[in-house]
Amino acid sequence: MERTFLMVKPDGVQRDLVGEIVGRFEKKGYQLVGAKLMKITPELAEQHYGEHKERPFFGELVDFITSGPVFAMVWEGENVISTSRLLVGATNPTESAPGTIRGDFAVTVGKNIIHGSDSPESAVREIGLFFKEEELVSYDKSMKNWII
Ligand code: 3AN
Repeated sequence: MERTFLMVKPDGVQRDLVGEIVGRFEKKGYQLVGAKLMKITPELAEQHYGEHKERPFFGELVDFITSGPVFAMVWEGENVISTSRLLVGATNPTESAPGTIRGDFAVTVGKNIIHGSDSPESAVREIGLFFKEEELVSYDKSMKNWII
C-alpha cells in the first residue's frame, strides 16, 4: 500500500485548518498512519527543501516553515501520492481550483497551507526525515470491535 507525507504548514495551523484538512483526507478514504504537531528546526527545513536551495525564495521558505508549529502526517492508500496532490491543489493559489485545499484556503504562493510529497521517491525521503518507523501505525479498520 502506498504512503505519502503531508504537512499542514504554520499558516494552516494558525488558521485552525488542521481538523478540516485531516477530515478531507479521511473522507476521501485514506488512512492516517502517523501524525504529530512539531516545530521544524532550520536544519530539518534545509534538508526537507534541499531541492530548492538555489531558488531565490529559499531563505523565505525556511523562515516561514520554521516560524511556527506544523502538523506532520503520513497517509496510506491506493495512489495516495498523486491523488493527495490533486486534493492539495496547484502550488500557486491563483491557479489552484476551488474544491482543493489551496484553492479553498490559500491566497499567496509562499503561504499555501499544506505540503504534499510529489513522487514516490520524495514520499520515502520525507517520511524518513520526519518520522521514525515506530511512530507509524499499521492497522485494519475493518475490525470494528474497537468501539464495543
Ligand atoms: P509544492 O509544495 O506544490 O510541491 P514546490 O515543491 O514547487 O511546490 O515548492 C515548495 C514550496 O516553495 C511551495 N509549497 C511554496 O510554499 C514555495 N514556493 C514555490 N514557488 C515559490 C515562489 N515563486 N515564491 C515563494 N515561494 C514559493
